[in-house]
Amino acid sequence: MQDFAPELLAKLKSAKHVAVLTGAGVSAESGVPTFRDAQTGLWARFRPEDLATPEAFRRDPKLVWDWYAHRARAVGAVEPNPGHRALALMQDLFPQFTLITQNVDGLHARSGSRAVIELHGNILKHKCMDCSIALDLSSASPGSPPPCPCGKSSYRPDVVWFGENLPLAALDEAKIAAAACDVFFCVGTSTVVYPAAELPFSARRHGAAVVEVNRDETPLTAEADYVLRGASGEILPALLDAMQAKA
Ligand code: BV8
Repeated sequence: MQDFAPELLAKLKSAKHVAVLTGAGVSAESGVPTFRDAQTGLWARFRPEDLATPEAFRRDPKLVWDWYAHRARAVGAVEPNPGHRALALMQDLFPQFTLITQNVDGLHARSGSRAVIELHGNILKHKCMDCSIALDLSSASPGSPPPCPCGKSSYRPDVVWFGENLPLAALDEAKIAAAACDVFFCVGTSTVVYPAAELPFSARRHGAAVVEVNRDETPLTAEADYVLRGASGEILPALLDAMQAKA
């Protein structure tokens, strides 16, 4: 079993508020390619960052719509992994627990996490480009984006594209949690996409103990108080066991 620093376990035992930021690495063990994994098949010739933009959607709405439909189907076909489930169990171990995700796959909610802050939206949701009315398409069907009944525009995936502002309420809630928490976990994210990537640094400035869980080094590694190097699907369940053994 993985050994954890006694002072980290002590901090978690006395923590009043724990906050967690997750990225695509948490879903990798469910079989969801990370955002910067090379794409495969039909999509191999596209870079995600080139498709996840309003310009790409304006230029070729069908291409971008089909890319999201492809990803939505892929996500619908996988299950949450032990890393997701460990985070869902952790939420009841502290007086206050805030789960913030950059992921758009909905797997945290499917694993039992409540009140998930989805900073970058959700690929299973769609909204009208103009009136923002939601379209209930559980998995987007290929083909051009359907027109909205408002008659003014068509639907788009309800995600935050590069160059678009994050949902203000979600970002404010995440910033408040980062500034107030005692321990901030940064799990499975390359920590390069802003403003989400600012959260662990803000937590550190406000006195939280910052724990990085990642297979690789990131720009946060040098600033983290604790670096748990490895797969989140192994580390998080092991940490949960260690915390409960200390309870
Ligand atoms: C904004 C939704 C204000 C869509 C995503 C120029 C013009 C405009 C903006 C900018 C600009 N320059 C910079 C910016 C800001 C820009 C940005 O940060 N760019 C970066 C690339 C430099 N940010 C924005 O545009 C944001 N908006 O700033 O608005 C504004 C407005 C106008 C003009 C200026 C500013 C919007 C950002 C949101 C973009 N949307 N997703 C979709 O998914 O299709 S972001 C996308 O990246 C995903 O959401 C993903 O979650 C996110 C971050 O990636 P990661 O989750 O970290 O995934 P990644 O693959 O990178 O890393 C995985 C990590 O896990 C790795 O470290 C790996 O080692 C690790 N790992 C792998 N397996 C495991 C593991 N770890 C543990 N266990 C494992 N098993």
